[in-house]
Order: sequence, then structure tokens, then C-alpha cells
Amino acid sequence: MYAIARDRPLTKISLGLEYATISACRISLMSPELLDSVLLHTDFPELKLHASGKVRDVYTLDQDRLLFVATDRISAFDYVLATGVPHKGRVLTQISLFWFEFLRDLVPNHLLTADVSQYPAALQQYADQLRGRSMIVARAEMFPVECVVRGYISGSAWKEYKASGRVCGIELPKGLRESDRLPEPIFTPSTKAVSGHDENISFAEMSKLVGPELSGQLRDLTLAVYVKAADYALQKGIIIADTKFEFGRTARGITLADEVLTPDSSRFWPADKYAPGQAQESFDKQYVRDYLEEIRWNKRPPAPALPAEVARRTSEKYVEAYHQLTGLVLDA
Ligand code: PZK
Repeated sequence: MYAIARDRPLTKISLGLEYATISACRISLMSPELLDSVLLHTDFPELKLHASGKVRDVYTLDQDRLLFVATDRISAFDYVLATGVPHKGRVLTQISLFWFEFLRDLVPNHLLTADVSQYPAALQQYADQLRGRSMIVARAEMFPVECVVRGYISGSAWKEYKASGRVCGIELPKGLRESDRLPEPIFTPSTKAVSGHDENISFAEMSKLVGPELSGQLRDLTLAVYVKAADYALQKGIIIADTKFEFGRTARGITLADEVLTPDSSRFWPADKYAPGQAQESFDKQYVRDYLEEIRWNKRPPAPALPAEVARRTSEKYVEAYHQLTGLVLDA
């Protein structure tokens, strides 16, 4: 209970939840050192915020460059939780860096540097916050579509398929089960809807938005990148069931931007537990989802805090995913 009471306002949590959180938390506490390393918010007063997402913050550096920062925030059931996950921002950043390098012959990317000692002088005062979890990237003219590719049928695609036998206008074989591998990966673009949720669109609709030539280029790139990365990940025991890319135009041409092939932008499934015919356990967020179901959170704000043990075990899953994928050890 100490770990919660010390730095988290319990007023944000309903009474029943507070009790559940405290009782589940008796099991263990997160060490003060671990809690201190968690970054929930960034604040760089001399920079202008360019975009802020559930877990990432992007700042403007100058005309051509942005500062991209991955925090330790975690979202589940569409909300950012009150507790951060130690190392999460560093893991996601290091996974993206790994893929940028792995994919460099296939597609240009927006990375300029992740070496904090090369950042502008004005940022050196934040070096400890930025190290390992940030990148300076080339500002791109972003295309207003999400380039989604699926090798397995899950999530919104499974819902669409059950209702119509199609996904984003693509006819699929009859008799697929939830989480089945598809005969070949499919490109299922989406666009930001007013609701904040992405809305699946057909290739023809995408072509109306950004033009047929660019749509074809983005589709071909998306499929090629997915095939190369998913083949590699599978050899390492991780199924990348689907993933979402964001592309933009820079001096390098059509450029892969944002974070890439992370557990936040993809469905990672442990290959040794793959069992089609049902929803699959998530590599990284399963403890979080299980806990939130257990305490019967109504999935409306305010989002609860996590017991230290749930945050710590989730942290271990992210670090493990990084190691399993890259063979590298995240440094302490
Ligand atoms: C850019 N986002 C998505 C939203 C985030 C990220 N290289 C770039 N050039 C111009 N714009 C972007 C990028 C990148 N990457 C990406 N928004 C703008 C987004 C919220 C938080 F971290």
C-alpha cells in the first residue's frame, strides 16, 4: 500500500477500486529506484509541442527536425492508466531503432540521431530524461492514412470478417477462425475518424484520399516491410499478427516515420502459445488486462492505477520482448 499512497492521489480512484488495488498490492512493492526511473510526463518549456499521443510526445526543434519522446505511460482499453511501466519508453524506442536499421535497405526512415550527446545544446539539460527513449527525426509531410497490414485475423478485422466475409473490401476465404493465419498478408488501411478511433477503409477509398499511385506505393512498401520483419520475428518466437505504419514525405522520398513494429503499434503474440480459434494473449499487456478485468473497472475514466507487481511484471515482458527480438540486453 505504501507504494500507492506515497505518490498517487487515491482520490482519482473509486472506493471499491482502491480496496482492490491495495489488497492486490500486498504481494509486492516496486522499489523506489524503479519508480523514480518512470517518466510519465515530459515538459520542455523552451520547445513547442508538435503532437501528443497516449504514450508519445513530439516536440518541434526547428523547420526540419522534431524531437520524438516515448514515455513510460501505458494504455489499456483505450485509456492511459495512472501508473507507468518501468523501461517501457526505452524498450519501445530501442525496438524501433532495431527495425529502422534492419529495414534500411527496404525503406528510408525519419531517424536522424538517437545519440543524446549529438542533440542541440538546449536539450543537454534534459539528457537524463531523454537518453534511450528519444530520437531526433526528420520532419515529414505525413500522409493522412494509417498503413495497416495483417498476417493473422484479429481485432476489428475479425469483427468485419464475421459480419461480411470481407476486410477493407478484400474478400477472404470462408471458414476462418479468430486469430487464424491468412493465406497471405493483406493491406487494410485506415483513417482517423472523428471519434478518435481509426476507421477501416478500402484501397479505393484510400486512393481518393491520397491518389492511386501513392496508394499503390504505400501498399507495396507496407507489405514488403511486414513480410521481412514478421519472418524475422517468427524465427525469434514472436508472431507479429498485424501492425500499423505511418509514412510521410521527406527529402529521402517516401519515409517510414513514427514508431515501428513495437508491441504498441502491433499485435505481438508468443509463437509457442499460438492457438487459433480464440483471441490470443498479448505478449506485453496481458497482466494489465487481466488485472483490469479482475477489479471490474468499468472502462470509463478515471483509469485506475496498477499494483506495483502488475507494473513490474509488465515491465519484465517488455524487456523480454526486446531481448527475444534483438538478442540484445536493455542496459540498466
Ligand atoms: C508526426 N505523428 C503521430 C502523434 C506521437 C506521434 N517525422 C514526422 N514528421 C512530421 N510529423 C510526424 C512525424 C513522426 N513520427 C507523427 N504526429 C506527427 C504522433 C502523437 C504522438 F508521438
